[in-house]
Amino acid sequence: MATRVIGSTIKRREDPRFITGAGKYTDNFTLPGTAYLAILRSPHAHARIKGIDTSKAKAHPGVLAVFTGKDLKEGGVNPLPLGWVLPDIKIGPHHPLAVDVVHYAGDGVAAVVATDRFTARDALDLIKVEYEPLPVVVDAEKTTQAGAPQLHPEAPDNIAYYFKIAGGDVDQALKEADGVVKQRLINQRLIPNAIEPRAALAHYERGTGDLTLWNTNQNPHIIRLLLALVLGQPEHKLRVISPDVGGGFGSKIYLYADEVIACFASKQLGVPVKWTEDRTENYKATIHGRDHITDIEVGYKKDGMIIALKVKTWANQGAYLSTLAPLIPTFLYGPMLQGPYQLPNVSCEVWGTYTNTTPVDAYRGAGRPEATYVVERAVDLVAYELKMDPADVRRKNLIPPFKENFKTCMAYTYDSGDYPGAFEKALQMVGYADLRREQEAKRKEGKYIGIGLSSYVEITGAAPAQVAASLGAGVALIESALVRVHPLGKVQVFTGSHSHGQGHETTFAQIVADQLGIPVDDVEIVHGDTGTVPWGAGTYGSRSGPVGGAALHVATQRVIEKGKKFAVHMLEAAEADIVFEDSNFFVKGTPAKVVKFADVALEAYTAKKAPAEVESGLEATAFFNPGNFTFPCGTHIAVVEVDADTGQVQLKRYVAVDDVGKVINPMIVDGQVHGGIAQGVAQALWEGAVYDENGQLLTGSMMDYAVPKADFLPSYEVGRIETPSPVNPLGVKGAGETGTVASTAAVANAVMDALKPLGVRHIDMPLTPEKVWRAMQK
Ligand code: MCN
Repeated sequence: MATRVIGSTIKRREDPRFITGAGKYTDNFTLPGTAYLAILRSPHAHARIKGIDTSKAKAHPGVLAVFTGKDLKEGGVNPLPLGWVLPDIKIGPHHPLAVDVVHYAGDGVAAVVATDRFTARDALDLIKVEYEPLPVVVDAEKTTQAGAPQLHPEAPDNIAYYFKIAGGDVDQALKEADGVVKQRLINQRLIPNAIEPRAALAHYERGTGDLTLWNTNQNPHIIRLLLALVLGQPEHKLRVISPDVGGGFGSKIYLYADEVIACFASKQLGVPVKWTEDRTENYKATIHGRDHITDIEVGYKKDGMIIALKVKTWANQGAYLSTLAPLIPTFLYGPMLQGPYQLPNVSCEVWGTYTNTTPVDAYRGAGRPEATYVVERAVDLVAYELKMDPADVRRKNLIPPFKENFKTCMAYTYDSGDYPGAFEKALQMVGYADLRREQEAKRKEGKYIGIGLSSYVEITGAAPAQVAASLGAGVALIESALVRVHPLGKVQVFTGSHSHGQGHETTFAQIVADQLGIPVDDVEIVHGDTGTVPWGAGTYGSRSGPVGGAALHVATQRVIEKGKKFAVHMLEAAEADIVFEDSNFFVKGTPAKVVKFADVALEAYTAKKAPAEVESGLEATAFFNPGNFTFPCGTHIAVVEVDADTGQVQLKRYVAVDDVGKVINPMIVDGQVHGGIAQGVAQALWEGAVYDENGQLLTGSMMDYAVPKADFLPSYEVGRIETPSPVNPLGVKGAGETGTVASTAAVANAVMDALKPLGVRHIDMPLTPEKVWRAMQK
């Protein structure tokens, strides 16, 4: 009997460690003689630094050193590099500590290293900085207009880049349309809020010149590469360890100034240096997400067929371009605006702009929730104009099922999907026809029930080298896996992916155990250390399953092939006749002639039977470079009730049907979907970062920024369909972001659906009671 563990719900093996407090996070590591770093941050959103007096801080007992931007620059520290460079991009240099001008409230100005955390903090108050305040701009569109303050001389009109992508002929299609609907849509700025704030511990060994950095991040190899560029420290003398990480949601992909300063300080002082962010710093100095202003024009025919979508977006990039920032509103957004629809004419223009705000980069979903919100609001606006049921408009426009390759009108080729299948299943799960009847009945009682649909397709599994190259931008993101079988048959797997909540220690072990037919507990997953793992682009863009998992699959196959070479001599048979199944090597047609996987492992290290020409050892490495991205898809439905007196929105039901290809662990995928939905619903209803006109973040704490609480949310009804992806041997598509991508639009559409009888066509998110109530009064 074969032991198939792919597709089984296995409890997360990492959880006992986390829930018993035995996890080890960066701040849990302390080395003998560790010193502590604190960073002085600008209170001004835009100001010239006229002078910095560090003398009092330097003289403070316990202070080991004080550094300014000038010290770092003179010490050979380069500005933070950009990981995704578009043609003609204008890069405003991001020095780890500001040199002449601060560009947002939170920009680092000086750094103190002291014998303990508290002294370091206290000494910040002794640094005197003379600022000359400069005019401030926080709005993504206004920053490009005449008279706006200029942030970086390198970027005229504060435009970092302009991006255009189009398919078909959108202007012609708009002329041929029976109707055109226009709308401005705001994808407001969000703050990621991982439970564990960022932290770094840098240790420079003077004797060897080795620098080790423990750091909360999602991709230690990428951090090592970027750090090598910033510090001029050779890669092989740099080790980055990313231990347990308490959530990232994209915010821990990047190289931040803080860890660079910790490394510099450790090199200068010859002692380990630790920095740990507090929650206020987390709000100010860890990246934010979204922040798009978008104008759309949608052309449609009388029968509900949508024929054109023209999009213009101003994407706020904040004060500097963070590591992947230009990727998000371009290749993860523009080409995804066709959505799951046949829509043949789409154009998208994006202006990536600088403002005096915290830098913006990928936050869960990154680009795709923004695109889905635009497309799904567009579909509902067409339904509104035509007085059609939004379900009928979707039915008319969805791409029919396909098994391989649907070429979109823009850059991408969807890998596989059954969009109508997921759509009908979601309608059936929610009981759509009955719900519409209930809605009608409730309206008569003065109650506002809304049903919101969101059909989506998203892009995961970044980034196939050839596709990335054909897009004329970016870098390939290849993943590695090393599968090492020890002499007694236990297996260690070294993966370039990094788990910070996704459960890889379970699902990755399932992939290997399934192929080898051994217990999951015989497989250990090692990740997050450039000193042990060959290479890894890390975890984001829901790439670990489709790319990292696929690398594991290939490496495990290689181990089996190598095992056959030993089985040949143990079974005295030809290699072509050896079959491997369920942890046994046997001779084809003679199942009784068999050796166990563990016996072959021992033979691989002892060579009792194998001749010298069979190389000993049983391990294999694979680098996986997929042929395409994977494109998960589905339909989500939200049911809300809007209180007629207060405008309060209550989420009553939530149905999600997703297609993430083959599923490795259904419980883990459900968990990923649940978490994603919570974040997407929160964008629709509660969350939003707000700056005042002086560039001060008004929502800079958990008291002011509305992260959802468990009792805000109903129990979700989750369903699935499965169209295996043809682009990796596991047939998987990413699952980590589907919930976030789909849910924001589902909830927004539900609220607008509820208010349709009042003639409310659109309200911008977050749909707070006050905004909803005001719209209802109009
Ligand atoms: N999986 C599966 N079957 C599939 C697809 C995935 O069983 N068909 C499993 C995977 O093996 C993995 C998990 O589901 O255990 C998520 O896989 P995948 O979709 O490949 O996503 P990644 O592992 O690359 O995780 C990244 C994704 C992103 S981009 C963000 S943001 C995010 C997310 O995952 N941040 C998270 N989920 C998070 N969950 C937690 N708890 N914390 C975060 O910071």
